[in-house]
Amino acid sequence: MRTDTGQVIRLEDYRPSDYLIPRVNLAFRLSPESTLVKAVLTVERREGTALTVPLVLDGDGLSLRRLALDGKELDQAAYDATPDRLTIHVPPVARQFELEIETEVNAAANQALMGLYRSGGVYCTQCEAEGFRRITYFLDRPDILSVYTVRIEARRVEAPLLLSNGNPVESGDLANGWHFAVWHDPFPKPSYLFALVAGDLGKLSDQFTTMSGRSVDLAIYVEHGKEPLAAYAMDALKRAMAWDEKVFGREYDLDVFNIVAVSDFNMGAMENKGLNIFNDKYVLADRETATDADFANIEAIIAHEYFHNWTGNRITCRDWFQLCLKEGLTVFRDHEFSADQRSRPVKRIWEVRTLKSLQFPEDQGPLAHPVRPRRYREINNFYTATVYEKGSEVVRMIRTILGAKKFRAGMDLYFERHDGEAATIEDFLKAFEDVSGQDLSQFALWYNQAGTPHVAVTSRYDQAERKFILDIVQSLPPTPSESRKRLMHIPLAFGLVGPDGKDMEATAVEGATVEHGVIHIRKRKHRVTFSGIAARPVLSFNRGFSAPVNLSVEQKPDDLFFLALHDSDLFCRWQAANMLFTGALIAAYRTLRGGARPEFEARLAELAEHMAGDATLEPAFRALALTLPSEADMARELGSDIDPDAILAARVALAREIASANQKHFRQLYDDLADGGDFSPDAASAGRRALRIALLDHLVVLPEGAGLAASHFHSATNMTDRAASLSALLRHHDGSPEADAALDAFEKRHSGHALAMDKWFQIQAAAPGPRAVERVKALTGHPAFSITNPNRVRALIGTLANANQTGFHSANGEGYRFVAATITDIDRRNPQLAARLATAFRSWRSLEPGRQAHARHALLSMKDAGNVSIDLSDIVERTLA
Ligand code: 0A1
Ligand code: ZN
Repeated sequence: MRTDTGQVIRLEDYRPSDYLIPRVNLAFRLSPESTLVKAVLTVERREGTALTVPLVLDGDGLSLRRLALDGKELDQAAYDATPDRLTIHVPPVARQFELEIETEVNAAANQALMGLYRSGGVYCTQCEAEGFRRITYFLDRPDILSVYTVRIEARRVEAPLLLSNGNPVESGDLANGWHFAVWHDPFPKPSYLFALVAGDLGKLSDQFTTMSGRSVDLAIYVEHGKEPLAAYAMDALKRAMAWDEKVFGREYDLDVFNIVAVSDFNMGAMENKGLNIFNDKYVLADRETATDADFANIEAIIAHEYFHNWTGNRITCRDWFQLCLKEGLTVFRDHEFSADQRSRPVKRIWEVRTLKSLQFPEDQGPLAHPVRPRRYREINNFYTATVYEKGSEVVRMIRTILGAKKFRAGMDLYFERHDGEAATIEDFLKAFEDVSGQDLSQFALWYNQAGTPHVAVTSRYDQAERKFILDIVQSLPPTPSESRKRLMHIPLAFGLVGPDGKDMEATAVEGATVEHGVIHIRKRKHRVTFSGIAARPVLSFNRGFSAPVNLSVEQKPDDLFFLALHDSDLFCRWQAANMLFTGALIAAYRTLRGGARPEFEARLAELAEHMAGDATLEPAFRALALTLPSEADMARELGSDIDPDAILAARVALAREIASANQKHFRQLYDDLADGGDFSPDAASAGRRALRIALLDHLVVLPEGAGLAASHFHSATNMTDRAASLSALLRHHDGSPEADAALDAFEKRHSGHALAMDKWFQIQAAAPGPRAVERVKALTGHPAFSITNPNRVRALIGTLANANQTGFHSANGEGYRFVAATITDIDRRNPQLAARLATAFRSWRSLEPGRQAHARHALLSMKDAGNVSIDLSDIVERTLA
């Protein structure tokens, strides 16, 4: 039941609370339908708060059983308790007092997966952002920091394992088969970091010695029998702990670090102090059930949650507008960790692909908001790609502007100054200003202004004067509720590539600040002149994707081919190849829409051949360079009047062109890359698999492709190869005997494993074409599907809506109708999940008119469904606005 009213909360209205809660004692007596929660809060009046100011605590759907003040039951007239608020009209005169609150919670009925709920018989909690108020009345805001002591009681048979935050203090038996455990967390924390887990789980143990020589007991708890599947996560955890010491000087601070995997979870994972709770998808992996991408995600998310211990937990957010303070920074830290564990350029290309496919459309559509928003109705809807991914890019730019050394000094100062506090973005930026002496006030616009800046560049070489001249113009497209934008500070890394493929000296410059290969754009227009340039260079721009901007560089295809082959910056090599493919695809799309057959210049297939076979490059990079822009990438490039069917046709046509020109060479390479059946999830092995799969993705479009993909499938010794070949079969040979046989074989092999079956759902939901919607509808009736489990829903419904352009956007509107009706159904149980799915409609205005009308209709049907949650109505209304 929703109890808040969905009013708009504004950053400018922030003010500190009237009361503080320095200590919290919680006692849980666990029972599925009626858990008793006794909270003893030490409440303190803040200096300056008048004696007459009432104490108002947040609740959400709570039922109060008992209330006492300083040990005495409170008179009915002294307070007012509703499901969503507890008001003590006149708190005691004493500065500190003790409030005892007893509530009763039905964990078994909780399908929203916020607060205390049950997943597969395990009690668990999710309190970020505002779930703690579903457990007890509290000042449920991140600037209220308390020291928690938690006692858990449960029937031993039902829950032999009792966990909470901090260190274990005491445990023992009680009467009638019950037992208890007490946990104490010495670090003051906000309520959103509270966690409890109780159940019967298997355990994988390990140990870590910190840089100061303290021993930490590590444990990952999973379903019994699945302990071996947590081994990779454990290894990643130890690597993350060592890395944070080495790179950021940050040491772990408790005696234990526990991770629990649950199968019902709304997001990826949660950084509760000392007790991270994970979606089991991001813990469990072995070669049989997980892909290389799963392994990489596990490594990244294990690290992300661990890194929050310092960026999020020890220093938390003053209010939810500052969410990027912990999220953007922690994503940046996990990106750097993965880059160090794997291949830095390959990781960077993946990051940029993710940013462009998730964040750019957000920034360019109706849901655009600044990295630090200024208003929200439902904070759950702001765990977005903008806050996370763009938030990370902003931190990366700070490092680019300051340099690695000053950046680290700024981080050190931030940790030193704000440890134990709830901080703001201003505090964060101030630390970097203070160590560098730089003024970051213009840079701060990256936090406050929505939209992707556009940077246009033209260049000219003056041979007589030996000058190379760049004209750079920045512009900022308007976004909802921000029509006028201010000019940004954009750090653009660049190189001038000489005819020999080597970077030229580019030191003599006028027109902009240029430091360490970075041009700093601060005005609308800059004319940047390089002198002493002996030959016409090719401009390599926004190297390493130093700024998250839309770039248009006026550049000849010859120059792009040159960069793709010679740029010393691997990101720019990939970018150049990608721009060439994108350009060709867009031309083909236009030709197809005009009713003609597209033609491609032969150089494209030659480029693909070169990229595939260049042994000086690592296989993972070659795989990325060979991968054509996705249909969604093309839709984004096109921007308006989009016809997804023509996009698909253009893409298939180019793949066919490349494959037929390179058939022999690709096939040879493909065969050479076959492994001997041994498996390791490391990045180099994964890279070889990725390259072989990228080759298969081209070869599969040829007539004999079905046979090749089928043999790839049947000889696969791991999930990466099995899933990729099944997906290739369904994309290009759907309905063929090969595809049907592989689908059946996959189902038989994995029917007992929910996460593996998610891939089976996902691959079918992504299969293009008019049958997609019918197929997904039918699959909702499959015994392995469950509408209450977020992973199942995302695998089937989420994939159709976000990764099947021709299915979701089918011209008759059936995709929109089906997805909208399903979202409305899910909304009754799990508003957060429903709202997130609904963001799939965010780019509806860029479709061609027929599809737009259908999409609008579907959006209206969700809006008018009756009893719509605030989460969902917030998304739908902003999308329609
Ligand atoms: N702080 C977590 C993300 C998260 C946010 C909300 C949740 O509630 C459903 C769960 C997790 C992170 O960044 O990993
Ligand atoms: Zn996070």
